[in-house]
Amino acid sequence: CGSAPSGGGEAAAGEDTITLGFSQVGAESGWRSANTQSIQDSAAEAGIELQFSDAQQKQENQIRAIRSFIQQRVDVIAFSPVVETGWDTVLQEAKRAQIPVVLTDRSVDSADTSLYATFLGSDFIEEGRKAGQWLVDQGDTGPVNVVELQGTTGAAPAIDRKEGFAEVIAGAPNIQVVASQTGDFTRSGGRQVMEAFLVSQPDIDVVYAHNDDMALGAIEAIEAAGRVPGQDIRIISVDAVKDGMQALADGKINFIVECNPLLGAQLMDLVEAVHAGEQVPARVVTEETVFDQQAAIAALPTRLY
Ligand code: GYE
Repeated sequence: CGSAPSGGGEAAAGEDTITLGFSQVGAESGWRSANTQSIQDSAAEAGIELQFSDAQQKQENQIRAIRSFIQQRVDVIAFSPVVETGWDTVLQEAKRAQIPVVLTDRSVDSADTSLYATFLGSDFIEEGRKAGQWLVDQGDTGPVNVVELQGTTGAAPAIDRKEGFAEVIAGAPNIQVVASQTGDFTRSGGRQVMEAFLVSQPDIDVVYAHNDDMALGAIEAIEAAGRVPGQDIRIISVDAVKDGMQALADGKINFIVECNPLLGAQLMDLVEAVHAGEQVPARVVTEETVFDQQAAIAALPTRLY
């Protein structure tokens, strides 16, 4: 402690100040912007010196940032891994340097769980199940053709949201995913993939988007094709950021599963605890809900992100 270089944060890097190296995925979505803001605000509030690094959705940038945090001898490293695989080597380096690592938002698939202290984030499989359950509960009797806009290839929320959804709709043979492709969690990605689907798929009933930004991109594509989102094609998404909730309130999205990005305060608590050598739970799951149109209209005025 205390030997960490100052990174321009607000806390005075005194003897007791914790320095946290944080590697963020990027700035790909409204969720991500809210998550970054929450982490920066909460670090300042907790008096934690934050070294923030944006990986622009590239694993190699995250690995480089983590190595630089190790070199600087930060007190704790936290990161939101863009993809699940390929972290063991750099996590072993952190372990050898005796710098505790906290995973936040997304997890890794490392078999050796001693490589990190804890994982704070949502249950993405459960989110996928909630999305699928809403569709099953609509009670359609005829065939329902779903196109899926997947998140970033290899990312935990893309893998798990696909899995949870597939698991639930397997119980309703009339519901089929007829096409599934990545839109990289971005609005432009969602728009481009949806444009292609509208050409290649003769009969689309439902879009299942792994996040609101891709759903918003899909809405643009559907409207450009002269069809009515929310009516001609129903849309389900995940996140419940403000723009998504507005589209839900406007009837352009039909259902949103919440994924809470405001992880900053809980993350700082965990950082302080692992720094103090305290026992922390191996897994901390965030609490979340779901929204239909009426719930979105009620929630929007006080929505923080
Ligand atoms: O749903 C999406 C973002 O990892 C939970 O990443 C996060 C996801 C979120 O780009 O909007």
